[in-house]
Amino acid sequence: MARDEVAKTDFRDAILWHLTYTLGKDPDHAQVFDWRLALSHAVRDRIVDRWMTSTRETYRADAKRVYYLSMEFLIGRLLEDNIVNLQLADQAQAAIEGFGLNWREVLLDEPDAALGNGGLGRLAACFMESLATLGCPAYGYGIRYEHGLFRQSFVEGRQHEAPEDWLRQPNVWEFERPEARFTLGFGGQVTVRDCKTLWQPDHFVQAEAFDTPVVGWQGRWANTLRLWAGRAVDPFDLDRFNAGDFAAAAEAEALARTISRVLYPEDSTEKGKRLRLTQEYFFSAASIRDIIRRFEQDHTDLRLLPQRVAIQMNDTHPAVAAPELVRILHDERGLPFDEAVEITRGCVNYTNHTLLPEALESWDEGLFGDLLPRHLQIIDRIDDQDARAHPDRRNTARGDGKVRMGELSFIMSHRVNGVSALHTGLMKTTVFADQNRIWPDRIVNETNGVTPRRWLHSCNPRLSRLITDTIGEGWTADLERLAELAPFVEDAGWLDRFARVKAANKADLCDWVAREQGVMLNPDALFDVQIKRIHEYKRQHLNILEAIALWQEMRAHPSDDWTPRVKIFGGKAAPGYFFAKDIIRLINDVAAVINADAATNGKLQVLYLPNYNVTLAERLIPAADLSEQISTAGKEASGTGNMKFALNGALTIGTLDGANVEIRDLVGPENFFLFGLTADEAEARRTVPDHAAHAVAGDPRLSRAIEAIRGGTFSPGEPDRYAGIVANLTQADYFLVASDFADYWRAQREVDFAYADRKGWARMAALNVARSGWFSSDRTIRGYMRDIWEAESLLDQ
Ligand code: F55
Repeated sequence: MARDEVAKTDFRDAILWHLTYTLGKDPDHAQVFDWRLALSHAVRDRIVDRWMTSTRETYRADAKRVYYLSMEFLIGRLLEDNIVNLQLADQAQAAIEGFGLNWREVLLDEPDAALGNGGLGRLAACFMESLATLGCPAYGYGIRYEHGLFRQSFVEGRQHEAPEDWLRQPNVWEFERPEARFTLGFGGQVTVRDCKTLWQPDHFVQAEAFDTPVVGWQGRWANTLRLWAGRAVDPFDLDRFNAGDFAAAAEAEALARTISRVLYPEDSTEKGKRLRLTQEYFFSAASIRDIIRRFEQDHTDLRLLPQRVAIQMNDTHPAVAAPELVRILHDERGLPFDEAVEITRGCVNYTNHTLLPEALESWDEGLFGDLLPRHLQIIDRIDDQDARAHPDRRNTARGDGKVRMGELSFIMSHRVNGVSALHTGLMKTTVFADQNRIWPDRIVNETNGVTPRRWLHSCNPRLSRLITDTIGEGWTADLERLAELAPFVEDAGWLDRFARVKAANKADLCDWVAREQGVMLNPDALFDVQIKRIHEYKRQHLNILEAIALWQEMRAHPSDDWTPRVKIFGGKAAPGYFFAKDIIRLINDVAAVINADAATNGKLQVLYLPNYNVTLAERLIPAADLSEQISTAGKEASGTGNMKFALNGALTIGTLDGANVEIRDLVGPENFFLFGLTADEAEARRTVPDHAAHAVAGDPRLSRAIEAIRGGTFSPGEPDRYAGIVANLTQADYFLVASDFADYWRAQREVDFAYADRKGWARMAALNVARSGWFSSDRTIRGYMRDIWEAESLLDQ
């Protein structure tokens, strides 16, 4: 038997073994679910050795460890990722098909781990994969939410939220660590005795660790994602039970579990809820204790911490980690206060993901002091010292009865980074201008990236095969090699193969949409896709207004040569964000009217797919022709969907915002549809009186589209349904939808024109692929390792 054959048989046997002995299922009666779990166990077995080797190697080398603290990890499905990275795809597929099963169906049976809201959480997941691929010794720390982001459905066009339930079924990837627990205190008093400050909390919960291995490309290295779950210190009160009070007997456990029960679904508004701050302290404090415990396994001098430990805070959500570390070093370990602060600052770094004022975390000092009285004192002391050292400082962490987490994170950090060139520049001139003047070297830029393993290799197998056929293996871990594709765009035969890949991906999507939604899409149309959280600044309403105007124009000029278009939307709105929910309803209402109109049949379709998540993104991105990245300039910190689309051969229509700027620079302005005000122009426009009314009055297409909404074309019998949106667009329009509409329309017609030349389009699309290699998260992580963490890879390069 060839070696290959042996491996195949082994793998088949491993699946059968797990089906029988781990799951206790008779193969004759096993369902897809059982086979999927058995396959996952067989794959997991092949991770464990490498995982342990990596951990041992980290100890042996005594290397600096990176700790990525994030309230969110939007992982998606792990089975395919693990199979791909372990290079088991061929044998796993052969084994599964040998059992008479459908390979994709088995992979898709896994629920999405949706422990995040959007870009910030997905970035953390891409980073974990790249850290493992690069062999950087790293741990991810977060919360093991029992319920991830809600499931979205539409009821009469309106968003309906249902709880997400991924842990209802066994999670094969995690290892429970009942022995790895920390008891955390909340509330209580701070007392001073013998010159020592002592925090005496008045209630306690435990954080229990669950570890998930994260394997890098080719399985050369594996790191740990450690998620904390809330548990009671005394889970069960037997006295109360015996007294007949059964509910009260288990009350402590129920309360403690509440902490890790559910992910907050707000992605852009700070609500200041007590449970949220409890979650933040819970996972930050557990992580800090774990970090110190690991350090002390082989070091005694805590002053060496910054040489061995780099902590990255993914936004301000883990910011309380810094005063917690100061508290432990000073109150518990007796280091002088200033030294404790210096050590902490040597370890901690902060990534900012937004400049939107409503998203910057700040806590009411009453609430904060109630929950974390000692931390409030520590923050006050650091902030005071800082203010004394820099009397001209204005932006302090404390004042006005608030604890401002951005300011706190900044003053506690070694480095502070933005996530695109534009965003980092704006950080320096706006929100952190004051701090940047005092500490000019602290802010650095690390433009975001995405993992090419998931976002090209796995999600787009046809394109991956073409790339490998063309330039050979190796690009998956060295994405800039995609540049070698560039000469082939001049080869008509190659370009044709490239175009056929996209056509086949679109055909797959059409089949799926027909099955799932009962909608037949025109596969020859341009597939125009906007998938992301619903937010005014992301301007899904600009997109739907353009759809309305286009529909009206098509009806007015039916014999013109229109480029057929399918507009696809996906995205969730925060449950309390009513304007965003109105936008969702409007898109669904517009879709219903346009899709039912025989006059534009086959020329224009609008589709809003429910429950957008990582899996749906993996389906849509390979099939997209056009990527909508149309935020008001200055508002989208980076975007990462924009990178995924370009990498998969979609052209971007976009503003000069976030990483769009860098995408356009790299793919070339001739391969990018630019429109709209720049960030500076947008700021200036807002100061023009009645800018919205002027823009509407000056553009007949825009006025007609708004009139149709106002007149009830899309809400028959209820013309007021969108009065809020109409008033906003015509009167306030902070996000400059009206001001940017005319230029957006122009750019869209350039898109139509360009798409009519299919060869020309394919050439532009292929150049987008060839020039997007820089957007690998491997490049981003190398940047963090070099500029922020001073960490090294433990793999031979
Ligand atoms: C989640 C919770 C809170 Cl309280 C606030 C914000 C969020 C969140 O999800 N933010 C988020 O996703 N920000 C995005 O981060 C991406 C990664 O850096 C950027 O690409 C994107 O521009 C930014 O909006």
